[in-house]
Amino acid sequence: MLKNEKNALIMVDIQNDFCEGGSLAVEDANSIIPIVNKISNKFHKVVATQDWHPADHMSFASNHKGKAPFDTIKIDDREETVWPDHCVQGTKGAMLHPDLDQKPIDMILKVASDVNLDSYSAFRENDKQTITGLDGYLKRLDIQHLFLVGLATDVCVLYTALDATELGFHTFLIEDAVRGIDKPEGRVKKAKQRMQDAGVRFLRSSDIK
Ligand code: VGL
Ligand code: ZN
Repeated sequence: MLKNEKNALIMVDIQNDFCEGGSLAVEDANSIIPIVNKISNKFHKVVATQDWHPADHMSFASNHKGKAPFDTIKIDDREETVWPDHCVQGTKGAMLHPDLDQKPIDMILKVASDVNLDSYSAFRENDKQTITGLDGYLKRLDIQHLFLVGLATDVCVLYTALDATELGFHTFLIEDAVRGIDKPEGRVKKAKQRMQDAGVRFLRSSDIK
């Protein structure tokens, strides 16, 4: 990868609550951190996202009577999963993992802070209308190639990748630098298929030179 190529790395939600010991820990999540650290200085721009919920957020099972984590609820016409409380604004769980090298990061984007709306994609909230501004940031910088790493493969990485291709970016998933929640089992496999069908290309961190 050449620094002068118009590429960007998007680090999706590498936060304490998605890592070992966190409230929504993704299996084996910590093992991506040294991989991300090894490649993150090879890109023209680096964006890190942070899931950033108010404590009364609608995506928490605890805010829905009778619901348990990983149940679904109906929002408008959408079925959405409810989760354990996670990434509450200002808490340790919401911080980027301390082992993640933050020096190469150019911009940190906090998402999903509207109490009534979740946001799996870094580009667009789940209503598919409310934008985050990331598309404008990247396009004004003339970025054309996006490389994705982070958590979780079957949630925020998936929806970020799908929106990225739809918005016209050449999109690459760095397969050894993502991990998924996979609850119910099979979601990661399905997510990878959806990404592939959308034109996302898969590569490995060792391909980033
Ligand atoms: C995520 C579930 C809930 C993610 C965020 O970052 O993939 N998953 N909120
Ligand atoms: Zn969340």
